[in-house]
Amino acid sequence: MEGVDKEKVQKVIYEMSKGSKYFENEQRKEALTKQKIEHLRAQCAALTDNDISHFQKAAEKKMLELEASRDLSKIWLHTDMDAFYAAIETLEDPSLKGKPLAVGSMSMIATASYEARKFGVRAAMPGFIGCKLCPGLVFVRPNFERYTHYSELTRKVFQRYDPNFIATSLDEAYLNITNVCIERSITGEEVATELRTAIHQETGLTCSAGVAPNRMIAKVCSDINKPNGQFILPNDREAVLTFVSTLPIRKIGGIGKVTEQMLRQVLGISTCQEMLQKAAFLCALFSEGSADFFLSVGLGLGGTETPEQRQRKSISCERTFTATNDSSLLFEKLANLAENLAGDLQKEGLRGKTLTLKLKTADFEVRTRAVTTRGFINSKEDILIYATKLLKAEMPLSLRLMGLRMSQLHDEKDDSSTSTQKTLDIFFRSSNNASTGQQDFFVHDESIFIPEQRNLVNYSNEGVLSNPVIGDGLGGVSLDDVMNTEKLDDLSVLTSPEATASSCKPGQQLWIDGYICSICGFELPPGFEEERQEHSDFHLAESLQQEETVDSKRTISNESRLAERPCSSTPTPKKKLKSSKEGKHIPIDAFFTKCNKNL
Ligand code: DCP
Ligand code: CA
Ligand code: CA
Repeated sequence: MEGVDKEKVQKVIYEMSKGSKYFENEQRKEALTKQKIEHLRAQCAALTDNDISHFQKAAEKKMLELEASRDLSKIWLHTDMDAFYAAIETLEDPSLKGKPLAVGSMSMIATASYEARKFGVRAAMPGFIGCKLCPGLVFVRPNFERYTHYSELTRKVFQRYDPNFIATSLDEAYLNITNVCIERSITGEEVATELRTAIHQETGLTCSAGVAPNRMIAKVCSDINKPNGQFILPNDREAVLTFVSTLPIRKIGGIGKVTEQMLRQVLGISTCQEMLQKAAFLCALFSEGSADFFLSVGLGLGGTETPEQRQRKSISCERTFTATNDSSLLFEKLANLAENLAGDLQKEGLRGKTLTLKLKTADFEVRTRAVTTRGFINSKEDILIYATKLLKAEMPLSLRLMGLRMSQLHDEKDDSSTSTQKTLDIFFRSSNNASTGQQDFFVHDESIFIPEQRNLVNYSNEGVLSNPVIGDGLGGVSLDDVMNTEKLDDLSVLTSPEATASSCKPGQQLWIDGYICSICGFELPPGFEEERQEHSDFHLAESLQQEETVDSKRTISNESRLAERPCSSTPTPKKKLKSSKEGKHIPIDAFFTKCNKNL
């Protein structure tokens, strides 16, 4: 965004979005953040000298521990395709070359070419605002099959350098190139050059790369010389510390707008290194996991081991459309979704048992409703039967988004039936299928718990999670491992006074299966890093608000609302949770508006 007249861009965005629901929500979010900041400031002011020296000691101990875990023996490379969708569209239609291009529609832009970015046009911006900023802006509708095809081509190249490469989105991957460097006695820089050349040869597209001793830093590095560039940070402690000494915290995956504002406005932290200078305060004000994360950022630490591969846990699709209450139109869209989902399941040879319907109302309220079927299904017809029942139960309503997800998957190639039977007991039964005379499925209104299984998430807004796993396809990492991982995109940096941290960590938000928010069930593919951060930030702000009333020796407020929060690591079976209609729901409109890429 260098060279962009930011003030002008902001003014246009402000003028054009003023009064919209999106705008109102942005304002709500801002107000919430402000409140959090005030609260943290008050907490900070209440710290006694004794408190501070206590936390200083704790912080120093923690930093020593973290330092001891530093591993400089691995070389990680992160690649990120340049203007991915836009570059592909230009490749397919060379007449677009050099033009300011937006992939998306008037309601939402998925990405913009670098020519368009000069005008301030960017991903997640409504197209009509893009037009205002850049009058000659050319629009192309997204073509996801195309993007998947090119993504596969890039992955074939990644495979040659690291068979266990970690793809975090269609256009991004982490490669452990330690072995390649050793075996061929070449440097990380040479590997990066070679790999980028190979990707260009195979796809005609350019990418950028970062090489560093850990994934967290490698990702930051891949952005430094973007587009079509690379940056190498040597495996040297001093080099890493120097690098982070001036690195703005916002560059770190996992530190979004809200976290950035809080750290800057409350503690005056704007670079990673300043985390270390304010270590005592970080430990005093934030939960242990969050403080560990902040300190590891300050030390330039990140994930170095390749996580175990995890199985795919669910498949989903969703569509955004102009809000409508026309039921025949809605059922038609549902049928399309069912067909899509069935196609995807069949392509992968999978069947599933739990079907979740996701709805976003015209007012941006998000609801999820799920059923668990007796047998595994993957046909359009079967899916549609259950999806229709779920949707009917919600009617009438006006919707702007519908999605279907199938989880509890069973691979047809794999005979070992998953322990589905036991899971059935814990679902409460649907009353509305009594008419069939037999229980062919169970409706679980909002939430499902599967003890000993980590693959299902609670979709209520109350933040219950059976066995917290930070997931993004990088392998299950428990929250306690947070400091050893760079799962920054996934980590909601949560503040949590001691009182809340002991038995449970309310509000800790994770990306289940790499894309499902553990708190509200919203799905965001791994490519949407910014949106993920924003989403995490949102929950962070929310949890802070809840914490305001938690009784803690460090907090100024006394009344604990914790009890209201069904927060437990051993979930209670047969627990009927409030539907989102009755309970509070999370006002994440803006976020949903921003990330809807299904145009
Ligand atoms: N994407 C999207 N909606 C967003 C962000 C991204 O649909 N809000 C899609 C379009 C992008 C692709 O994901 O082309 C990759 O996202 P990136 O954030 O990596 O952006 P680009 O690859 O487009 O550009 P850059 O060169 O900055 O990486
Ligand atoms: Ca990307
Ligand atoms: Ca990219």
